[in-house]
Amino acid sequence: MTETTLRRHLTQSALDPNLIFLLEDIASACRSIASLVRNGAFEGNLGSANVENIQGETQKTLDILANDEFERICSNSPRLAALISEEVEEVTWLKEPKAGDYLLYFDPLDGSSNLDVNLSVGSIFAVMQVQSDGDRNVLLEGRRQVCAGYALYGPSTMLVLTDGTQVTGFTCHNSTGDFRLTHPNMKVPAETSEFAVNTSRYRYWDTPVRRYVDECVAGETGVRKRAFNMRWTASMVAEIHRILTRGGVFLYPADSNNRKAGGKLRLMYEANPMAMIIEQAGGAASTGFTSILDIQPNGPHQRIPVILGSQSEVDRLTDYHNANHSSETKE
Ligand code: AHM
Ligand code: MG
Repeated sequence: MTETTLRRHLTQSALDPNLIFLLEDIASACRSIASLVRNGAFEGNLGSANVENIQGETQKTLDILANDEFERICSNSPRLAALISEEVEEVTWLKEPKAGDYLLYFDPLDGSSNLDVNLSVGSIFAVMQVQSDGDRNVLLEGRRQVCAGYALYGPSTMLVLTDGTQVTGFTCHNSTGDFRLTHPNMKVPAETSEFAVNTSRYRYWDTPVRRYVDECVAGETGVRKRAFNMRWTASMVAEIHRILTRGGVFLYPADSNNRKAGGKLRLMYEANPMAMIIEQAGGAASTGFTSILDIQPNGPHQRIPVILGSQSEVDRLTDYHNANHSSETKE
């Protein structure tokens, strides 16, 4: 039986050939980053590069190298007009933008605090299109994403993609390096008893998030009447991949400690691509009040609160946010 490779899958789709070239370049960049990650200890690349990025975070050497790989490989795509990276303050324009050209938003190495402890990390990306000739506006809402995906550098390297019709997972064969279709039509299970949140931030949380987590922790004797499990890897890609596989809900809410910044996670290259993937897989994505994909961005590095996962849990969390908001406005 012929195994379906990424190329075969893409060329059998109705996608624009220039988008296929770009997606193949992204896959090549991810393959190269997987190798950099695996060999990081030999090359002395696991530690800090002692420079701060635009977010005020200390960059790891591999953050910079991963960004360079995306830039080096994807810049060859003929219709790619601009790169918007977590690691680069300004938008990198590659050509005079023409209507329909592509814009690539990416976090080259997400969860890089996991590198030193040899846990899973990933890359996240989204593709949008230039609206009209000469238009340099990259602040487009997530509904305009034509494609989104992530690479997971775990026990195996995987590429998970959505083109707005379905979510498809490919695994990189360790000997040949080709991505092969292994997870067709991925779906988030509708019901779940698992949640993912950094509970060390409990003291900063707002009432709706505390209420939700308290009810999960209460187990069989609480209002949820069943036991919940909790997982937190501090690597969003690993977290979302688990939720796509066996269900769950992921929260990185705004809290009293990060509210001034808008939250923790970045809208354009973390929340938006993951929201598109999760929605395409039958789940939901919200800030607690608004659908993530409907947010009009105010800057390329904007941060927002993120709730992603099984529809029923996201609905419950948005209900709790709305109930709290209306009781606060009544007071
Ligand atoms: P990064 O882009 O600097 O790696 O930050 C994003 C990561 C996410 O992968 C993860 O969900 C979160 O930060 C973990 O945050 P915390 O350290 O508060 O648990
Ligand atoms: Mg990140």
